[in-house]
Amino acid sequence: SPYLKAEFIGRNYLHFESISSTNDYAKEIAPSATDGTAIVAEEQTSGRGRMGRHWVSNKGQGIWLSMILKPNLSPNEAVKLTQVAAVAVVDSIKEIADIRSGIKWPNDIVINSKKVCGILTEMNGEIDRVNFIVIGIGINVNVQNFPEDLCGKATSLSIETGKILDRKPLTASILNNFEKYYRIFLINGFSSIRNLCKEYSLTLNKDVKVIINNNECIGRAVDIDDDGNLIVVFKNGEKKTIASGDVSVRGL
Ligand code: BT5
Repeated sequence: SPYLKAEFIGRNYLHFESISSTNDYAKEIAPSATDGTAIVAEEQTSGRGRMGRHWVSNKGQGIWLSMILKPNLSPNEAVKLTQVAAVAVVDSIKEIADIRSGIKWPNDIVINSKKVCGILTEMNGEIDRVNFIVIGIGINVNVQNFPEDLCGKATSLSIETGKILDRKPLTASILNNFEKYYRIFLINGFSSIRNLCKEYSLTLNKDVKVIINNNECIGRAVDIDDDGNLIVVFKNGEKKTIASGDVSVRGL
């Protein structure tokens, strides 16, 4: 692709007409794949979200992409790559579709309160060091109609801009921007992209519903810390650091 400027992300590029899930395939080949390998499919027959949820990935309508990474990182550090990828996607959507999107902490990209992209980071390895990481990115590019259960909750770049977009420059832009932020993250840690995460965040200064030990608690998201955790202040004044899990922003 003439658009690809990245030096190692996407240099090994595998393209499929149809696949079960690019993340599943990436995990299968990861042990022998080169660092930065990208897998893209026109269609996924079993696209996945977090916790085994289904991800709608119809033919030719989106970017269904996985990247294989082999850094020297602990799993605790590796989970932060979801937010590194999110910042890259927001920049790429602005660059190519000229539209502003934001991050619903930690893994959704949203436009006009509707989800346009989801990110799924998976890994394999030991407690102190990962063998590999797979970052899956699903972006609704030219989707015109969503299944009933997603109506009002999901959107696409074509719905938001009124234009059909070429997926190639957008895919390349994501690989380019991800490589840029990934390098910064590897050298300087999450704190070096924290400010961008906060700037792009749609969760900060909003009420959020957090599920702690099966209990729904409502509090206000006040900060994203140097480790990428969400800081939430509850009604009783208690402050909690939320590392991951299912935080849903009230009203979304
Ligand atoms: C995610 O999960 O948002 C992560 C999605 C990752 C998809 C990529 S595509 C390439 C790679 N290969 C895969 O198999 N997966 C990755 P989560 O936060 O759990 O959100 C899942 C929820 O989003 C579902 O339960 C639906 O409510 C909703 N959803 C499903 N498909 C959608 C779509 N195309 N657009 C917007 N929302 C969708």
